[in-house]
Amino acid sequence: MSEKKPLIPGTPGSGTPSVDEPTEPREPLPPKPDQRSPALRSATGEPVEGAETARGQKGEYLTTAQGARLYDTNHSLKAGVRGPTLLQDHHLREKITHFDHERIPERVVHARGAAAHGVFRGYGAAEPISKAAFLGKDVETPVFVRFSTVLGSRGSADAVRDTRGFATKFYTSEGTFDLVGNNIPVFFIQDGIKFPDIVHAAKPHPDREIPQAQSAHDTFWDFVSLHTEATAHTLWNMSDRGIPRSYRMMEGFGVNTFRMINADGESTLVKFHWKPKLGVHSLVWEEAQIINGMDPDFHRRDLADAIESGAHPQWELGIQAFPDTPDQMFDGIDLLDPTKIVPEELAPVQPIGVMTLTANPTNFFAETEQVAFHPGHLVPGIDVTDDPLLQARLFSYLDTQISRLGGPNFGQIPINRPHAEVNDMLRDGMHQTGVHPGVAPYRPNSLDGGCPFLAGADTSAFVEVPVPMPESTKLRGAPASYDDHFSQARLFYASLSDIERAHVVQAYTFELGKCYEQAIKERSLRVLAEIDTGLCAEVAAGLGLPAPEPTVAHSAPPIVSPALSQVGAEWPIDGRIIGIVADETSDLAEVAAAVKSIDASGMVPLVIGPHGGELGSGKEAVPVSRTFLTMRSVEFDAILLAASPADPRLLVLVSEAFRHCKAIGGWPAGRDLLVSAGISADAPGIVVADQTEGLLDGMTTLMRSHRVWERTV
Ligand code: HDE
Repeated sequence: MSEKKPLIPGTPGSGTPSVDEPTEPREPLPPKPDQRSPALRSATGEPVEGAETARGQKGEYLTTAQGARLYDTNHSLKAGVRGPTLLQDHHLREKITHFDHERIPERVVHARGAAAHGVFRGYGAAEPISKAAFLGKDVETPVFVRFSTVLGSRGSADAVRDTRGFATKFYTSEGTFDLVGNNIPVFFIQDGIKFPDIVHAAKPHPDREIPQAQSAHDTFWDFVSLHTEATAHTLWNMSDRGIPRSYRMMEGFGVNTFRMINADGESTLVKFHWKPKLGVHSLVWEEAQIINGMDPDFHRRDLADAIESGAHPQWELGIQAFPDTPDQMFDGIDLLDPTKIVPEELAPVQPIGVMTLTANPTNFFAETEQVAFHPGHLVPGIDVTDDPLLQARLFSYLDTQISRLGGPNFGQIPINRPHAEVNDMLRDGMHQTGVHPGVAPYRPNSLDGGCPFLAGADTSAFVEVPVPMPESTKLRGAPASYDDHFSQARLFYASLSDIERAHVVQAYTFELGKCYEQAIKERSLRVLAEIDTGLCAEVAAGLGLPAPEPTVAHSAPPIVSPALSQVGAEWPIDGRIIGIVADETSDLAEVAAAVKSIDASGMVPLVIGPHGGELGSGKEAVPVSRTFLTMRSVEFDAILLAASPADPRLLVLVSEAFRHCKAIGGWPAGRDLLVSAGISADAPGIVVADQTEGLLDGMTTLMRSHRVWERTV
């Protein structure tokens, strides 16, 4: 390769490139095969010919933002090599000014997230109740999904105890539909006017700004103990749902009740559910805490790695459908109260389509950060209800984008551009990228030929359901049914298995144990007494406080919904990670065979060795993925032992994996490590075998149940 001459020879600093820097022009690196960018579309929604991706730059030479080529970007313009910097250095000022403004305000809630592109395929099953085109049989619609935590700021850790956001943008042929849901089906408040209160209480304390991304502090428990409509959501947070194993293993819920409208204009009330094909699974609390130190990006990495490796996560979209009766109740449950669910046993979830996430974003900021969701982005066939939480959301999401994305034209950002044609009469504003022809952005007009025309109901227009409004008086208030704050918390707790209940007890005891104010702990126990006296007694014992009695005796046994429990079945194990401890003494042929077989079964084998590089040499060499220094138990779903090196970090590995109820297996060479860690080969969930095939079969069977729960019960 011939070395390129400095553009202006002899200019100080224009000089010789560093040894590693390429000296010949070349194309920028293309996106990796697992990455996709939003399709480049004009401001009107039309695909732009020949542009696969919305690339930010072009050409071989470094330029200013105005396209002027630059010969030096490493030295500011100075009066002499040791002299002062000159104000006229436009490149310096442009570079630094742009850098100073690289950050935009983070989302006030759901600031930390990770996202992926994918496709939704309708089953056609919703057609009798919704005319939405994208729900039609085998209709494929591009989607962009963003998962998030709620409380933490953008740089906080992933595995905190919190609700997770699950927001999906469907780029449908009839306009964009956003399903902005959570992984918990109930919400803290019944009326949106209280959203600032719950968020102020849950965010870090305003004086010291701690704790970050946690609900384990006084202001949160102060609010939820005084404001008992939050009881059901708080209980869900304290359950295993608050610490998901992976975004790929979470359910999603629309939370609010929506309406579906069919071609005849008939309305049905619906609740949306996303069901993960991999099942619903969680971390255990100690594991989550270690993860937050070892790998704060745990969920983000898991999602991106899975997609990159071809393990494309899938969810079925389902609906619970209810007659749109005047009282909008179902079996005594108020459908407009977002603190309530309807158990699946009373109204089954009917699958209406499947979503597959197939590609990672190319650029985090352009896509994951700038995507703007809004529950008011609806398409013909889907409409809102009068749920007062949803009504406030309809205002909030548009408003927030204006400050977050700097103006009203955020819909023109590539990730937000609809794939349907856009012909609005919105004009001008900050960051306008459209060049609108014509002179008549108003209606009626005659100068632009009368365009744009209005669609009739028969031409796919969004038509509001003419719902009769009850005769009423203007007031601030809520219906009597909203006073029931405990029945759904009782239902949820009663539906959990023993191990899940034990986790709930531990979570409340941990969180309340972090509160300083005695009065808040005592008040929180009074709330727990209304849910379950056993739960209250156990948490009280953990806090060293007396357990209060419930104010109302729990007479009738609460309804039980087995669908709410996460344990007791078997699930696919695609993408699960197995750590294999090995060293030079291991039977490397067996280790290599295990790696191959695990990989072939859709899981990820990671060999853990004493050093990087390879174990063994020649044809038998086994590449090492983690060393004893870089690994920690939390990144593996299961551990295989092919050696027993005397290293204390391996004792921590094995004992943590055991305590976190993970499958542990080994060839006889790994037995000594088990013994040193004080683990009996007869303990539940331990497989020791000579034959690799039998060993892996045993491990696979254990992993299908997610954890070896017998170890803790
Ligand atoms: Fe949100 N919510 N929310 N929310 N929400 C936002 O919008 C708000 C609620 C949810 O990945 C914000 O663009 C109010 C329920 C998700 O970009 C903001 C109320 C549910 C996301 C906002 C609610 C959600 C948000 C912050 C009560 C579950 C992240 C940034 C009336 C069904 C979307 C933004 C993403 C984001 C307001 C209640 C889910 C401020 C006022 C209930 C998943 O507009």
